[in-house]
Amino acid sequence: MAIKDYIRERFMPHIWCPGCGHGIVMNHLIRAIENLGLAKNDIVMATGIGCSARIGGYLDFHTLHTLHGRALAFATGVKLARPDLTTIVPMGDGDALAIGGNHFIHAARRNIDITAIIMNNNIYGMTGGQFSPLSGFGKMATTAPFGNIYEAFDIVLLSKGAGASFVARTTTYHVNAMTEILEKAITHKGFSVVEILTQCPTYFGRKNRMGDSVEMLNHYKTNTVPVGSKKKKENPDLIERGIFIQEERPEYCAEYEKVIERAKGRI
Ligand SMILES: Cc1ncc(C[n+]2csc(CCOP(=O)(O)OP(=O)(O)O)c2C)c(N)n1
Ligand code: SF4
Repeated sequence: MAIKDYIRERFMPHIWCPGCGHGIVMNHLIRAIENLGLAKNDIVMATGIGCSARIGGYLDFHTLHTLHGRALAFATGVKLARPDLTTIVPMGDGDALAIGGNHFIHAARRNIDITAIIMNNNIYGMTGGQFSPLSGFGKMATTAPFGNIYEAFDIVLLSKGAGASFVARTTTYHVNAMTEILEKAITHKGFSVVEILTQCPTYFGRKNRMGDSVEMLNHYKTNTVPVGSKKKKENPDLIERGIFIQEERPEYCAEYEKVIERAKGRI
């Protein structure tokens, strides 16, 4: 199918600013789904609230546009009711790790078969550039006009610690890698986390003098390295990208089914 066959044209024009990275993520998520040959009818997408979360309105799957931070809770209910459906949850960094942080760590701990995509633009885009748990120490935001004094989470380490069985990071510059990683995350049986560094030129870029969207993309090119690269040892400030964890572990819905069977055997 063509890209446009996945898009709900009635919701166009979209709300994203010129140069926003979220459209790049949507494009390559569509390509990953097309490459996997998944039927639109077999996909459920739950989203919260945010510029990133609008992706659920634009894509023609079974979509639930829910509450800020609660997309994983809704997705967990859907997945338990219909484990046969592919369940994808794109979230902003605020959506996933500020208000939604508790849902996130427990979804990871359950190892439920959901693909969580964290569209990390280091800021709250939709509400006007407030800092998020991913902004980073010293960064500027509407709510940190003299510099942010909070350290950022490391999404890869947090996901690993919480129990996710697939963890990867990529950027809107590395689009081919993004498509391949999304394909692997979607087919992985268990909780998959894909962090995608994506530019918000309107707030994070402007407030931190990072230039336009092309300069921000170049920043991802020069400041990231493949996981395990020697360059990271020489310069610890470089950000690693690639697949960090890919393990087979008991999956929540399958284990839940076994509990039901065991309970039936006792009656
Ligand atoms: C319960 C609740 N609290 C706060 C908000 C306001 N709100 C909407 S989107 C958002 C943050 C958006 O940032 P992020 O999730 O990082 O996504 P982005 O817009 O940057 O893609 C906030 C705080 C809300 N809609 N609901
Ligand atoms: S405010 Fe930022 S995240 Fe939101 S659409 Fe504009 S560029 Fe994208």
